[in-house]
Amino acid sequence: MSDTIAINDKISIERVGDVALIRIDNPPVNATGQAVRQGLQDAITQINAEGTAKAVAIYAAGRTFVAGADIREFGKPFVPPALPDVFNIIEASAIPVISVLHGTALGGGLELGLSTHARIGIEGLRVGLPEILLGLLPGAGGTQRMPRLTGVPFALEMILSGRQVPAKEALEAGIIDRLESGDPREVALKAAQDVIAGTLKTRRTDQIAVVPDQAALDQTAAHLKKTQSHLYSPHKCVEAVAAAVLPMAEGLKIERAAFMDCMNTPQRAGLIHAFFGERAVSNIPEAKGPARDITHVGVIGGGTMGSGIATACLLAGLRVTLVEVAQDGLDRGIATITGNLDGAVKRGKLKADKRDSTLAMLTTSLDMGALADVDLVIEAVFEDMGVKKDIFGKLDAICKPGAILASNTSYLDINEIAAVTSRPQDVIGLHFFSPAHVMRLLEIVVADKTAPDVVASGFALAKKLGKVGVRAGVCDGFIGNRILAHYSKTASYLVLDGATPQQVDSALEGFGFAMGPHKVGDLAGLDIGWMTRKRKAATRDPKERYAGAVADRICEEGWFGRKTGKGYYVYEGKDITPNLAVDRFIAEEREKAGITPRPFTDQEIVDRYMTAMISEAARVVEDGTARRPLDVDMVFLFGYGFPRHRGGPLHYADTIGAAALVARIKDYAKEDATYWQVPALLEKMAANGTSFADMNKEA
Ligand code: 3H9
Repeated sequence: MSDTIAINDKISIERVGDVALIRIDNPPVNATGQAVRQGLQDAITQINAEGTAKAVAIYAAGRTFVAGADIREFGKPFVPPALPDVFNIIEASAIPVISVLHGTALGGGLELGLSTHARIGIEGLRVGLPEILLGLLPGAGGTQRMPRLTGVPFALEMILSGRQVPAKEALEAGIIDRLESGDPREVALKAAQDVIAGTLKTRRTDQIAVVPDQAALDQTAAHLKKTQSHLYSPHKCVEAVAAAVLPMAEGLKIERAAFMDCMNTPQRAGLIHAFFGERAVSNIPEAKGPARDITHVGVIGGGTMGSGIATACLLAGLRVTLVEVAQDGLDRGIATITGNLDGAVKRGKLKADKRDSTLAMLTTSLDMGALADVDLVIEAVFEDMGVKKDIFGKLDAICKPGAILASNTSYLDINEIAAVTSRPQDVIGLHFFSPAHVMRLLEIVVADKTAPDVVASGFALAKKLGKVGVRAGVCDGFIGNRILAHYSKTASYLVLDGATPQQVDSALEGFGFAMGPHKVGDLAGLDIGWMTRKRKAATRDPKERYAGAVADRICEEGWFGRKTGKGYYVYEGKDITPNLAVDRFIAEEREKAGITPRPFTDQEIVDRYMTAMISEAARVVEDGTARRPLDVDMVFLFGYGFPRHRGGPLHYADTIGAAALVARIKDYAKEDATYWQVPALLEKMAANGTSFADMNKEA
């Protein structure tokens, strides 16, 4: 006999004999929003007040156990009860309470489990404390209860990495007590009956003593100081775990204070913007329509880019036909793809026993005729409009009707390419970022005549490849490279006006970029920018200050960066030192231009660089090249190494405010009114007191 009562619309209690089953039902991921917290507290209190049940089991409906606190509530006025208090009530329950975890038990969800007296995992379970990825720490007992169960080193590693631990490892580490298969309700009922029968032991986590490990804490703290000094929450995590040696109530107080400190940082806001932005960016009507089937992809070009794209497709289980014009190109392509797959095995992205069968999905040809049956062709040859037009003309004649014809161009006009075919509705830009099998960004460039199902197919492909697809309009450089082309000039102006390349790099690394712009230039190859400057020389605005003077001098020496051993820096083995000859070029170019160098603070370097980036980003949103400010943010987070904890250039812009940005640009414009112009959108936002976040909400 069983009867069920609803505590509220998220929590219910079902009685089966001596067992009380508490069911959490809060789709999509059973996050612990206010109603779940209140319902759990009321359910446990009620069951204990009645005193008839001999065991309680908590389980969740749907595809996963609880995925954590409801992130959407963060930053809004708090409504009690607080999660740690609810978990303390569960832990203190006189009637034993167990939990059954399935899917992903993350953050507050796993902490709920830790507060119960035994945990059963269902096959396929993954557990984790990913709060660090949101700029937080486990704030509902995780930093106190996890070390009690697993020991300090394991708990530290789990909390600081935020990784999802598979079920078997969770069992071995002592996080779960049993691993079973079956339906969560059935497993919960059986396990609760085992508790009553004495065949499943229960214990309160707060009664377990922590094995002190000061050495692990000190080592971790020292390592973080060296590697993550710009981040806030990792250091707070260590502080909270260190408190686990104290009595539970005291440790929880320290954890709570540290959690609230993290909650109030801009880093938390930036990381949560990144979390939701990643999901919202492809949540647009164009991405949701019917898509064309893609199982076989043709890639034209076996260079770094084409091979990377082919690798990404193979890793996603697609068949690939690679076409090159000459055998040596094809051989190089095959070697690169093979190397990429071996790298994927090493990084754990591909199972070793799947390597050969994955490679077997690749066919190659020197004849474009081999592309007659593919569902999608991605052209990845060098950036020359004439060559691209020739290829697309041929594809038009070769490919089956309905095949999607895509170009991986990073700046050329997709409309012009589409116009040489008799099927412009099938033509789209799919702009990958190098290395294409690693970088997560895919700009989906929609031309005037691209059909809706071709756009939807672009988004479906991004999802299949595990990439973040962002819609972009046609213009020189689309979203990312267009903005880059503008703000990268600032780095050169700063150097001409008095900063050193090393100072510019270190100031921006201090802001959070993994590498400053001069190091990035050396890595990417300075010849790329040199070629672009030469290509654009004839059409350059004569009023605009020339930014390439120093870089041109470096390239004229045959120094193209890392690949030639010299660029802004000299590369000898692992040693990287400033290239002293560059100082001479800078001095000579300053003299030629009549510039008296002046000092810059690191803050001014960051301000100018970021203001230039934000200016062009605002124009890209204003003219519709990007649908929303968050689209620009995701392009920069996933394609340009923008520091994730800053949320993206336009999230960061909101932390400065439109009015302050306009004032800054007007101030800079006193020296150079051509480069520093106030974007109309920013001017309007400053006048209305609105933000980019407001635009994201409206879109
Ligand atoms: C925490 O717990 C703090 C505590 O320690 C202390 C508190 C005092 N809240 O990713 P998906 C939404 S911090 C609200 O596409 P999947 C998501 O936005 C939290 N909403 O599915 C999406 O909405 P939409 C620690 C959430 O199957 C929908 O659910 N926990 C939350 O690919 C589906 O999500 C985490 O950081 C949430 N917590 O992946 C876990 N989670 O459909 C974060 C998801 O409107 N979550 N949504 O776009 C995840 O990692 C993944 O969502 C998960 C499912 C693996 C669970």
